[in-house]
Amino acid sequence: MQTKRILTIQDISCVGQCSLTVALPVISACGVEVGVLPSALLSNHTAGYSGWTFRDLTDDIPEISARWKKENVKFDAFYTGYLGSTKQIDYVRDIINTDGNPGALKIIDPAMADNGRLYPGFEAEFVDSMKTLVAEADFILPNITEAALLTGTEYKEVYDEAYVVDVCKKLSALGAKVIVLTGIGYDSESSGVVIYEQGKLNYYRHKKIQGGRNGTGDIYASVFVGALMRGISTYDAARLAADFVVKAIENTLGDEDHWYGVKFEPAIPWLATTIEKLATPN
Ligand code: PXL
Repeated sequence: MQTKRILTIQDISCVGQCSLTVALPVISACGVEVGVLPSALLSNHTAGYSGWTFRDLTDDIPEISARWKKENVKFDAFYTGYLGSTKQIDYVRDIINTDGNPGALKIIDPAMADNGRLYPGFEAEFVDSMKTLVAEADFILPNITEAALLTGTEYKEVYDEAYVVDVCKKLSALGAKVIVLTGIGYDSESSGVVIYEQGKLNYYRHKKIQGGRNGTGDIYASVFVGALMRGISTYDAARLAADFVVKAIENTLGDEDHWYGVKFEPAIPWLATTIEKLATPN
């Protein structure tokens, strides 16, 4: 059996169920080998805790990358999430352009904002730099806040399909090939995922569960990447990822002590089984 190897570049938040602590178990459950390049080390994520430690790992990257080049380590795909600095984006661009096997996919989650605002510590300069990474991408997975910031579009909490199409067109103009916009809902009962490719828009609608939680974007992107690497179509990967996130949110409902993330772990067996059914043999 030939298996794929991906590299994911995002932070380690030691606790809080986001970034690498969700990407590793989820991508492994998809049957895909995953290497990591940690962008920063934080005591916990920055959404809801009263504070956090932050060690930027930007300066470790060139040496790690040089070692890999000596060892001829190559990847079948790159998946980037929360990055630690503007300078780091330049290093990441170099890695995704030089350390891939032929046809390696570049999947960029421009994890930097939510609910109309940049995460703490990010500035407009970071957004500009992220645009250069988006320009390289085969797939991008922004939420509506990130999409608005990347395209200089006014952020709206309530919007219609025309607004979403406009944002998708602008993201395409930046250079992104396929856009997977997460958390898109046109009414109070539903949410969904927009898949925009070559001027064509598809929408997967699913039930909305009140009370957005941190880390769901990272879980979503991890399932999506894992599924793509198993030969599953873009639409089916987008749908599977949404269904998994809904299960994780449902598992967490009613547990106020679990405010910092979602309980995705009980749904891992479902993911592993479902992905084997959908995967194309290689
Ligand atoms: O889930 C996105 C994310 C990742 N990493 C860190 C974060 C957040 C969201 O707030 O703070 C450190």
